[in-house]
Amino acid sequence: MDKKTKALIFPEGFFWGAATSSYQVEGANTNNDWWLWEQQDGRIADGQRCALACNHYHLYNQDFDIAKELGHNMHRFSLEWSRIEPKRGEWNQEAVEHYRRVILALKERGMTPAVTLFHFCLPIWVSEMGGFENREIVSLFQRYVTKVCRELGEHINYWFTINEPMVFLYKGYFDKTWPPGKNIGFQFFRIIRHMVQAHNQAYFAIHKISEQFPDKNTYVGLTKNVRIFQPYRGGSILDKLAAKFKDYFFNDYMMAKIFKSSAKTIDFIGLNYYTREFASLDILNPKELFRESRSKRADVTDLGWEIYPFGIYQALVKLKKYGIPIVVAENGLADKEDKKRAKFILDHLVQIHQAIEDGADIIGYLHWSLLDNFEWADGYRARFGLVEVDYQSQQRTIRDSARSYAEICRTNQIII
Ligand code: IFM
Repeated sequence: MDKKTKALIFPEGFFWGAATSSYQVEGANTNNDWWLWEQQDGRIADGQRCALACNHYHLYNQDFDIAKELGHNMHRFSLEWSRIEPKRGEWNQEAVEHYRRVILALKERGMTPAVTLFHFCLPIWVSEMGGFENREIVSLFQRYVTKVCRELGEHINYWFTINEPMVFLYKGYFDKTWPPGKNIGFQFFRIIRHMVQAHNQAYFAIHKISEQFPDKNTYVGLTKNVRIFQPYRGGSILDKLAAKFKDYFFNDYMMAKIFKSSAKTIDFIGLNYYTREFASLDILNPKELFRESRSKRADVTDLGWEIYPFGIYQALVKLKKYGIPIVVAENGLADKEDKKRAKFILDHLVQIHQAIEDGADIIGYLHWSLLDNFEWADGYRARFGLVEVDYQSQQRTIRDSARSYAEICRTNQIII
């Protein structure tokens, strides 16, 4: 190391790795609401369909070999509820055994599995009952969680109950680009309530069952997508109000509900951080408040999202107030040519390290994503992978940025 560079060292035992979700990588998840949603033309960019995705359902061993080669020691993935419980109350044991093999495959390679229980997709039979609009989801989710925890819990330390609840709500019920694509007005408060209850009941179920595994620590959290909202016109009181409102509603509202529960229901927070947004309020057109708006001048990703590393520091400081450990459960960018990813990772890690120095208890960093994958309504054009996927041949190619990140994972430090 020459004199002008310095090493920023991360805490001992820091988790390094990447994340995926079932629908986005496994392929052929034909029994959930997303699959149905896609069948109508015009909903997915470029007329695409999820189809076989990365065929990770069958190629997971090969993919985990790559993650191991890249020095990862944690991998976050989601269980596909619609495979495990294809019909109400009917369990598909073969799917459970599949996930047992997946988990063991990670452990054999020295990676800690971190499991998400709900990552945007509902079995068709649940969505037909109204999904999170229906109060029954709380007990149905609890029953599914109980089943998988009984079966697989002995191998799992980190559980994420729900992925990005406010994104799910926003996309499905405000801008209607995701299922169920409905406008339900103020009823969305009911959905938030059901999500909080589903999370809380899952928390209790997992801890109860985990008493059977006394040699193992069990931690239950969820992932929170935090966005940094700034007023579009710095001098405008209306825009300042808009930014404050969005910050409160998108970032804080649901977390506050979880922390107000009568008993403890969260052990750690997964932060998903991508970008900042600009908020504005036009009295003549108040609906515009809910539009996502990006900076026009900024350095952006292939999806036009501003690259704003300082935002991850701001998000971590925001979450620090809850006083529990935080894992960065997602952070990444669409960058097909891999021109920006290595710097993106480094710049965000500098900010994460600063947040640690400033007292945030951060236990890991998981990049989104291990593989290029199906980016919901944006289809396959957004390339988030450390590893490039050729969807025709299913060939994997490790990107250069993945190798730079591997060096960080192996050495537990960044050189700046
Ligand atoms: O691909 C998504 C993921 O499913 C949830 N968090 C954000 C990612 C990038 O948009």
